[in-house]
Amino acid sequence: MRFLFITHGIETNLFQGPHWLPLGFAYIGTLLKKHGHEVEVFDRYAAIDRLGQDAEKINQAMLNAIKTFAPDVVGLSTVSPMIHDAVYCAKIIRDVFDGTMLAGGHHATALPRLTLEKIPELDGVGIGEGEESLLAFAQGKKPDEIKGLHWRKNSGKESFGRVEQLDLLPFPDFSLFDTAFYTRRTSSIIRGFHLSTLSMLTSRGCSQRCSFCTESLTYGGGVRFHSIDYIMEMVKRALKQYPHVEGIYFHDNDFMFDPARVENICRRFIETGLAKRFVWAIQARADRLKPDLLRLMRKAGCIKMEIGVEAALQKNLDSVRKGTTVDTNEKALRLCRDAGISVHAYLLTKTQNESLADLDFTLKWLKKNRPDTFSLHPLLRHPGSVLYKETGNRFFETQNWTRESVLRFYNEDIFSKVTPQERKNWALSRYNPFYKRHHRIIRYKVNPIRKWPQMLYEALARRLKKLFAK
Ligand code: B12
Ligand code: SF4
Repeated sequence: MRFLFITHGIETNLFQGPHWLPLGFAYIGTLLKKHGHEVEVFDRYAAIDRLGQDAEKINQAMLNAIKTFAPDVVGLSTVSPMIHDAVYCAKIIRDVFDGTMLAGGHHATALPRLTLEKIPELDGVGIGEGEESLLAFAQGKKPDEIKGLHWRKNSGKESFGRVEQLDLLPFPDFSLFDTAFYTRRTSSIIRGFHLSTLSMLTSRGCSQRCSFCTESLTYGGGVRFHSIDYIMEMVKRALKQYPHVEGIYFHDNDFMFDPARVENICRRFIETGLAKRFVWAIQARADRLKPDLLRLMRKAGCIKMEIGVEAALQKNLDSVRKGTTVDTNEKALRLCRDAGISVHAYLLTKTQNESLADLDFTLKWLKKNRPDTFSLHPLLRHPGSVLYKETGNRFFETQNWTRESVLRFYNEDIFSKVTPQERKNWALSRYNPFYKRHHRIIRYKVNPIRKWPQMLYEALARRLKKLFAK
C-alpha cells in the first residue's frame, strides 16, 4: 500500500526555522516501510522553508504531491489549535483524492467522533499511537477490528492504539523528512546552544495528569521504555548516518522517571565513547533531580534540561495540578547549575486570577533564579485535558472549527485579571527587554567564539526576513 502523511499545519507567519522533527510520522512511516509499504511525508512545516510563507503555494505543492505519488491512504496529523488547518486540508485533498483519508494525533484522539463529524471528508480517525493500527490496516485486517482506528461506518466503542513493546519498533527513518532542514544548526532546539540536532524518544507516556496537558491521554498513563541496547543502537546509527549532527533532543515527557535507567544510559554513553561524540537535552520534572545523577548526566554529555516550572507562585502550581512546589523548582535549578547543566524553564501565563503583581513576581523570580533560558506560554485549554473539561465550555462540541473561531477560543483569556492592554504594556516595557538581553548574553556565553559569525549572520538574516515580511 502507498501512504502519504501530512504533518499538522502551521500559521505561516509564525515560522521560526528548523524545529523538532515530527517524530510520530517517522515512527509510523518506518514501520510501514519495513513491512514493504511505500511511504512519503508532505511536511507542511518544512515546506515553508522551501516555498516561503505562502499558504497557497504550500497547499498547491501538497496537492501536487498527492497527484504524483498517488497514495492509497492519506494520513493527517492533528493538534487542536491548528485543527482548522486539517479541516481545510481534508476539503481540498478530497477534490483530488478518492482513496482512504484518516486523521490522527492529539486532537483526533481527544475527540474522535466529533472529528469525523466536523471533517466529513475523513473515512476514519486514529486514536492514540498509530503505528500498529496503520500496519494492521495495510496488512488487510478487517477495518472494524483494528485497535486504535475508528471508522465513520463503525458505531462500536473506540479503542486506543498503543505500542506496548517499544523495542519492536524499527529505528525511526529520518530520511522521510527534509533532514537538511531539520539538522540545520539552530539555537532553538537545544535552546541557546547553536547546534545541528536530531530528535528521538527513549520512552513514551507520562504518569502525571497536569490539568492543561493531553500527553497521558494520547500515550496513556504510565511510562513505557525502550531498552538501553535499543537506545544505544538508535543513537549510534543516527550519528553515523548524519555525521554533522552534534546534539540529540530526547523528547520523552519524563526522561528522569526511572533514575536507575538514566544512570544506565549515562554509563553506556560514557563507556562507548558516545559521550564525547554528541551532547544531549531532555525534558524532566523538577521533583526527580538528584545531585549525583545530574553530575553523571553532565559527564555523559547532557547539556540541557527543560523543566516545566510552570509558575513562580504556589497557588498557580496548585491550580494546574502540577504536583510540585516552588521550592522544588528553585532547588532543581540550583542542582542543574551546580552540575553544569543548562536549564530551560517553561512558565505559564494567563493563569487563574493572574494579576499584574503576579506577572511582576514572575519576572522577579526569573531574575532571582536565573534559568539559563526560559519561555512564557499562555495556559491553553486543549480537548482531552482536565482544564478543557472544566472550563472549555464545550467549544469544540458546539462551535465551527474555522480558523477564526479556533483562534478566538485559544486567544480568549478567561482566567487572568490582566487586561490585554496591561499585558501588552507589561511585555513591552518589562518582560521583553529582559528576555532579549538575557537570551542574547546566554547565546554568546554558551557557544564557542568560532560559532559567533554564523550566529550573527543568522540573526541578521532573520531580522531582514521580518522586515521584508512587513
Ligand atoms: C515536536 C512538537 C512540535 C513540532 C513538530 C510538530 C509535529 N509535526 O510533530 C513543532 C515545533 C512544529 C510543533 C508545533 C506546534 N505544536 Co507541538 N508538539 C511537539 C511535541 C513536543 C512532540 C511531538 C512528538 O514528536 N511526539 C512523539 C510522537 C511519537 O507522537 P505524535 O507526534 O503524537 O504521533 C503519534 C500519535 O499522535 C499518532 N498520530 C499522529 N498523527 C497521526 C496520524 C494518523 C493518520 C494516525 C492514524 C495516527 C497519528 O501516532 C503517532 C505515533 O505513535 C508534542 C508533545 C508530544 N509529546 O506529542 C507537542 C504538541 C503535539 N504540540 C502541541 C501544540 C499545541 C503545537 C502548536 C499548536 C503550538 C503553537 N501554539 O504554535 C504548534 C502547531 C503548529 C504551529 N502552529 O506552529 C500540543 C498539542 C496539544 C493538543 N492537544 O492539540 C502538544 C501535545 C504539546 C502540548 N503538550 O501542549 N510541535
Ligand atoms: S505537563 Fe509534563 S508532567 Fe504534566 S502531564 Fe504533561 S507531560 Fe506529564
